Amino acid sequence: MMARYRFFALNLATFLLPVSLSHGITLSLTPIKDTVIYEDPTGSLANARGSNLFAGVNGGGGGNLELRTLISFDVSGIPSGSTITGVSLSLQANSRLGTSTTVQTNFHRLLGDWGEGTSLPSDGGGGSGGDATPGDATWIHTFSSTDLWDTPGGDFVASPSATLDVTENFRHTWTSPELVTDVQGFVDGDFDNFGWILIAEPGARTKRFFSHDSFDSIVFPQLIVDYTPIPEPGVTSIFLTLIIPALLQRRRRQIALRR
Ligand SMILES: [Ca+2]
Repeated sequence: MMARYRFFALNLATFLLPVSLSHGITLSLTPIKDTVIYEDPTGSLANARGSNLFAGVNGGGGGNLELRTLISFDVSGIPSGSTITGVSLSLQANSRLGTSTTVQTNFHRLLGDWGEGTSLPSDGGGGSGGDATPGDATWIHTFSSTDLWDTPGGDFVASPSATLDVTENFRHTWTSPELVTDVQGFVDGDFDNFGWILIAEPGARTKRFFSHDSFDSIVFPQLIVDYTPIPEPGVTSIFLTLIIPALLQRRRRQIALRR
């Protein structure tokens, strides 16, 4: 009798195994859009398709304007119901200016949608920006020249999602529990996914990073998400609706034959 129960238990464990094991998955993404906004109260400056992103003040040559980066990633490939276990957002710094200076930077979750038009910078590096084109985000526009931010400089959550000191020219990685909360909210539908805005500490000179419009994907911004998907509902359903009744029926037949 005990042997039969062990056989039944072995069958049970064999079928349960694929249901109970969930494998962690790592997803690596490049931006679906990124751009720079310039502290120009008329909203005439943008830099949608330049090679560089910025955070900080651009100096006398550019009018001492503050520059901020907007960036967004498509996380719709993460199945609904997944648990986000880790998020890291990285940018490859490349500016020769200020490389000996440490600048604190903060990513904040954006609260409004925005556009990446076709604007190009008028200068080589992009620190001065160029003429905004239709659909560009600017300091005052979400989409130039018709839609506006509620607050010039972008609408975002006041508390930063991640903070990091940017120093030399290497890939910098922002990671935090708040970024995990952001992406979990995107996946669950609790937050609209408008991405993040990168802002430097007040008055700091610009730090510069490669955009997803730069020359080589190896230097593109990157979002790495670790998540655990829920088990396939089909497997659970099959087990509950077909396997268990079949095992119980077989057991009843065995008992009836012995009587
Ligand atoms: Ca861009």
